[in-house]
Amino acid sequence: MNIRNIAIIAHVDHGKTTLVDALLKQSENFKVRADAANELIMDSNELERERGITIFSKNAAVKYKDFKINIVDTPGHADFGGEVERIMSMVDGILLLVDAKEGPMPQTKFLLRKAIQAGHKAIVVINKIDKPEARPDWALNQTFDLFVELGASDEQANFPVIYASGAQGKAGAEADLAKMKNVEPLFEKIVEFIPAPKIDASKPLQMLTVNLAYDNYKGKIAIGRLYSGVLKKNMAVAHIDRSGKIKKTQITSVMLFSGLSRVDTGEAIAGDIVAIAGIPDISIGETIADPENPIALPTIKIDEPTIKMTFGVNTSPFSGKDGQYTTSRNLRERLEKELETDVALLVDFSSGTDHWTVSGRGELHLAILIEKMRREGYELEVSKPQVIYKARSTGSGQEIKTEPIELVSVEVPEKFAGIVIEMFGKRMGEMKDMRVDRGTTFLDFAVPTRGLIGIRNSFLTATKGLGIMNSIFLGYEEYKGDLAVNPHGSLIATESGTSNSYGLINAQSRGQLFIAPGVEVYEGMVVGENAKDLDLGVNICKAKELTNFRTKNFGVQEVLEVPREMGLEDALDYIGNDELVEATPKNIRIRKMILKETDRAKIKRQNKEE
Ligand SMILES: Nc1nc2c(ncn2[C@@H]2O[C@H](COP(=O)(O)OP(=O)(O)OP(=O)(O)O)[C@@H](O)[C@H]2O)c(=O)[nH]1
Ligand SMILES: [Mg+2]
Repeated sequence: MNIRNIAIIAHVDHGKTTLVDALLKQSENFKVRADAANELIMDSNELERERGITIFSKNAAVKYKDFKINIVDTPGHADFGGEVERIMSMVDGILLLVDAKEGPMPQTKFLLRKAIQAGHKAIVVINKIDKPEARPDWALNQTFDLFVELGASDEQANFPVIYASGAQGKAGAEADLAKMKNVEPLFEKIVEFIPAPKIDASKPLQMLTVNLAYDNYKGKIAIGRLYSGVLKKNMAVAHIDRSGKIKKTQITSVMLFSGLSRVDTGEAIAGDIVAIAGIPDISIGETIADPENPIALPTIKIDEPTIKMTFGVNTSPFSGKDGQYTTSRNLRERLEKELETDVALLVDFSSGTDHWTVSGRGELHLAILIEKMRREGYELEVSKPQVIYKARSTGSGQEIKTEPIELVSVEVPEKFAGIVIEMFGKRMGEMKDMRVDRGTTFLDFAVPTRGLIGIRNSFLTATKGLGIMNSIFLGYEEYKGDLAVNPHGSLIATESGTSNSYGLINAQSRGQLFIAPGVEVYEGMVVGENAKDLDLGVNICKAKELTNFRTKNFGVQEVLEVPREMGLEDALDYIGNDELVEATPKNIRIRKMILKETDRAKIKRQNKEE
């Protein structure tokens, strides 16, 4: 069998996509577009390119000598860890990438555990050895310790090692760049070490769906491993869903991977990774089987969401100015379409007529959906992300409230360690580990997810932009009690109009502004953060000649400071429970849920009376 199926896994940014790109570019029969020489061809999505991260796992296939190597590039960000876990059932081995400077990181551990549990053999690639601070021997030792800690079998812990610089397209058995020419040593190792797919020729047709895609012509595409049998175009098959129900149906197209593309082949044989079309209601973890002898493969677990927010029709006074799709029907249809291919997403359409609860695996997961929608021409408003609590029975008939907990790993210059410890302490973070290495402090905390919402900006400010923070989901634990939420006060526009320098200069003495002069604003729109934790109305449209009183800065030439740019995620991090983010194709605005100051005051009074 001349097929090898591998997944490449690593902590975020350790260089997976760059290495897969190098493998593609150096494989036979692969032509790179001339203009693609300097960009990552695997991170093909627009959002991926902008952010420099992989969001969707992707299949590629390369030819090396007589072998076809199917490679699955996976996302390293923790929100998509569940997806990587599913990919394990598609492959026979993994490339575990470890940054030669950083060594194994939390997501390395999380994913390696899944790979070990799946029984896979791993090739360890100590990557980025070109970095001046690279310490390949140390990184390798740490990786070996991790295998042992995770209970790898002797066979698994006896892994081969390849050193590489994916960026330079080089790999070798020794950590010496000068001796490396290309990535061929890695190809050799894959072919030699990763087992060929095991196939039982006596078994009937069985394919497990691991990934979904959508094609404008073919409709829904199911991607997965063909464990046994043969698939042919227009063939009658059985579709066994997650509940075990069997339906007879027909596939309209059979595709295999070649380079970066899916190619219609009309036929596929067992052992390969295939894509099929023709079954609109297929989902992840479901089996395509022989209609005469339908046997389901074990289904795959799908992680439940931990974060929710409401998505709704844009109700701002500027609604419809930027977007093409603004009605509740538009939004609903778009969300329904997303649900077709994203199994980690949940939408509760019974939660309203034009505002619905949308749940996902993390803030990034949901932020990316919002970002995709606004780029496609949608307008929407969303609320502050909140964690999803769950009830767990204690066994003695009682139920306790549980909440999601994350493991946060922090890396900061030593002098900021104190402030970071204090910061997580306030958020009920429990310190799990602390190490100091060459002037950098590494800290691990178990923190309620609730305490992490909105932390990003304060963390960057507290560490002067030098801190790095990563988190992975640990699980649900008993509710830790009320958290003193970090209150903030907003500077709120009291009038609709266009912001001008004079008005903004007056407002900036109160706090930090989010907008520059010449921006259209409406009453109730948040235009800055008050230095005090109270909301404050400001008139930033006020022109100088209209005033006849003296400000305290009268006569002093004041300079307008550069506003704090609020991108989508900054805005989601910032907003409080009584605020919304308005996302349109051209603008991200923050607003009070209730726009009129008099209405907000009324509600406040009512709340007090109750
Ligand atoms: N010095 C050095 N930098 C590298 C190397 N490979 C990748 N990088 C850089 O590391 C960063 C991350 O690279 P990616 O290939 O996107 O990493 P990834 O593991 O795919 O990241 P995610 O998909 O987001 O998890 C980029 O800035 C790359 O330019 C390498 O061999 N040496
Ligand atoms: Mg990547």
